[in-house]
Amino acid sequence: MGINDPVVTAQTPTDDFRIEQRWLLYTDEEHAIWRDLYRRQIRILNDRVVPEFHHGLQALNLNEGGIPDLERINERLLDLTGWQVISVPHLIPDDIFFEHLANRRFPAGRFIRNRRQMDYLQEPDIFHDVFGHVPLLTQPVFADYMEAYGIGGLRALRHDCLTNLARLYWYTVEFGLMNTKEGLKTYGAGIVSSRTESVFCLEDSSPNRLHFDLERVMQTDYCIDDFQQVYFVIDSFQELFDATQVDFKPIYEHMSESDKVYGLTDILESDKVYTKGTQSYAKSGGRLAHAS
Ligand code: HBI
Ligand code: FE
Repeated sequence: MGINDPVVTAQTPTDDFRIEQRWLLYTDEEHAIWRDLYRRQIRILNDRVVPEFHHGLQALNLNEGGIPDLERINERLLDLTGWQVISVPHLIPDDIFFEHLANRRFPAGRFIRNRRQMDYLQEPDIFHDVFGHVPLLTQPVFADYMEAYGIGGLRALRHDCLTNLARLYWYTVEFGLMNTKEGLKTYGAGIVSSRTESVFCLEDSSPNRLHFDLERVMQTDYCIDDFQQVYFVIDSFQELFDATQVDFKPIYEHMSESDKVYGLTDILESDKVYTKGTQSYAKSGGRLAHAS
């Protein structure tokens, strides 16, 4: 009986969508899929990802052994930054998602992708969530940022500014880059869990790479089902955390008045530009045109 068997998935989530991981129910094949994804990504990421990511993998004993038992992960993670990982059946409503983050609980999909989805899947599975997002939760400043993001999300819901805040999450937590002494590296979970985008985001001449600016990011549209056409770069996690410590109220008011949305390829006078991209990938049809 695998984790996705109807009798197991029938378990009704509580009102905050938490479900038991039931780690013993994962099949050998599901563990083998984790192992193959892990071995592939760790080879590609190497020094393309910030060192804090590798430190997090080691601190939590996340490895190629198979799908991690969240109880084991949480014993270490709670000690390090007070965060814990909980299992959820699928994407959960924004307000519940923010509520969990605001209480240092990271919601991770319980299922793992199948072999036809090794390069791409819509819903976040346990590999995207636990391999992609969890290692950086061991990093104190990033852990503080994720909690501040959850608190900000609950506030954004009250100001009907969720779209702006979702863009902030997208261009940092999911697809963020960082400027380091050895050049640009990635830290975004959507990138580190992707075989192809972990190379594209740093080495392809196609996308724009601009320095992070809170309001600029919150007013910039994004692609949900293809490589990003713009990536935003921070100098440190501290810079990201400090950006959340401003009073968002006037920012929300100003944004809802102006209702300005920047396009994926826009470059503004005020932008600090690392790369002015060719946009050749998007112009040549993107993922569908490059399907290998
Ligand atoms: N639910 N399980 C889960 N995982 C997510 O990453 C997630 C979610 N619900 C909402 C959501 N993300 C987005 O709205 C965030 O970008 C805010
Ligand atoms: Fe994610």
